[in-house]
Amino acid sequence: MIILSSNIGPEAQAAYQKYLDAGTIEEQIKRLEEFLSIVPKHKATENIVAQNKSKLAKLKRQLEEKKQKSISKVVSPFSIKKEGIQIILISDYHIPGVGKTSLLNYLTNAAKTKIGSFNALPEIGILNYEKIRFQIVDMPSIMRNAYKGVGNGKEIIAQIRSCDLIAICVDLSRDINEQLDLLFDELSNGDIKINECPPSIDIEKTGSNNIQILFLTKESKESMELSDKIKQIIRVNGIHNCIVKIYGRINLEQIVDCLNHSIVYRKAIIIGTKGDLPHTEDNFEILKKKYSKKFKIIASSVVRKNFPSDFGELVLNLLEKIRIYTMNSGKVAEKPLILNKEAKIRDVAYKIHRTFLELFDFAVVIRKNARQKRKKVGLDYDLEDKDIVEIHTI
Ligand SMILES: Nc1nc2c(ncn2[C@@H]2O[C@H](COP(=O)(O)OP(=O)(O)OP(=O)(O)O)[C@@H](O)[C@H]2O)c(=O)[nH]1
Ligand SMILES: [Mg+2]
Repeated sequence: MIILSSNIGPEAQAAYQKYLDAGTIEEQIKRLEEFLSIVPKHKATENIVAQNKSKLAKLKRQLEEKKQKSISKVVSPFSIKKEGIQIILISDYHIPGVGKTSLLNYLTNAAKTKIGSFNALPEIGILNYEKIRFQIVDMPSIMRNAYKGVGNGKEIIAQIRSCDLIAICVDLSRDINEQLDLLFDELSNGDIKINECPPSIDIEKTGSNNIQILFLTKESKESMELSDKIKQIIRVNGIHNCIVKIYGRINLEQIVDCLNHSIVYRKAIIIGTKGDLPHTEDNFEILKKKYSKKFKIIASSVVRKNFPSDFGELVLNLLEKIRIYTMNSGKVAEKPLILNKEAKIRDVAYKIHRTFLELFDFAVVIRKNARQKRKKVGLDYDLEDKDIVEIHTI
């Protein structure tokens, strides 16, 4: 037995021994708490008490860390690792059965749950289009107040927030508005803005100088009369010193959005399902009339095998992506690199390997429809869809 101190008495000494013999962190905490509750507290034991209190606090921290680790080890079934371009199919849950699983199966052949039976967990399939992988995710239907957690809504919304494209599925044989109202509400409450551009505003916090607003373009000057209201909103958010740079015509709601760091901006399309059923043309027309300005709208029917054959092309266009085919010793890669529309040669070099950027000498671009089909270019050359690129290093 380790004698802690002759001042603490045999009872506390025994309790301390029990702590020393304890195996798990939980048991050590329990034993140490018992020891601290019975150890006599006076000048001679002051140091022992303080040290053991500190030990107890450390053990509690360790236990908390252990708990956190085990929580993060449990991977949510709603969290889906992105593979290629991720497209999430969503629909409302007034009446389940909009046709997402049917669509997933039609596009990828991957549905595991029975079509017609509600799937409570996401299902995934891969659609290959010209060697590009589109990951199609069939999400469980979204319920009213999903953003508050109803029907695993928080997990579902968390995943939607990080996808590349939201495919809003609506059953053309049902009331369109009822379905879309619910989905738009839940996405909006989940701080997801669809088919909107982030406001052209930058707010940079500073150490002093109050709130300065700079209207940096001609259009932005039209919003100058909002200056005082903008400042008020910013102050309400606890920011008292900052520079606000405004690049376009803006409204106050955009200032509010700009201060809400939880907002994400995502692209979305609408897919009308069951287009083979009677009277669905009427609903499709309503859908187009109301939403075609904001959304690309597709009518589909798995029964009639009716779905755009150029869906992949449509998605790349919508996401403003281009395909770049790399060439090595005259051999063109089958699988393209997928880059943003504004990509330059330096982005290709970087994507292949960082060292390509460091050792870059020049690149050859082959553009089939151009007057000069083969061109020697530098790092800042702007690329176009389907360019073939060969990078030469020093
Ligand atoms: N007529 C017709 N029926 C369809 C079509 N697509 C799906 N269905 C039917 O609609 C019902 C529901 O289809 P599912 O694919 O299971 O719908 P879901 O969206 O996955 O439904 P939940 O998982 O419950 O949210 C099934 O009976 C399908 O056969 C279609 O294009 N035309
Ligand atoms: Mg389903």
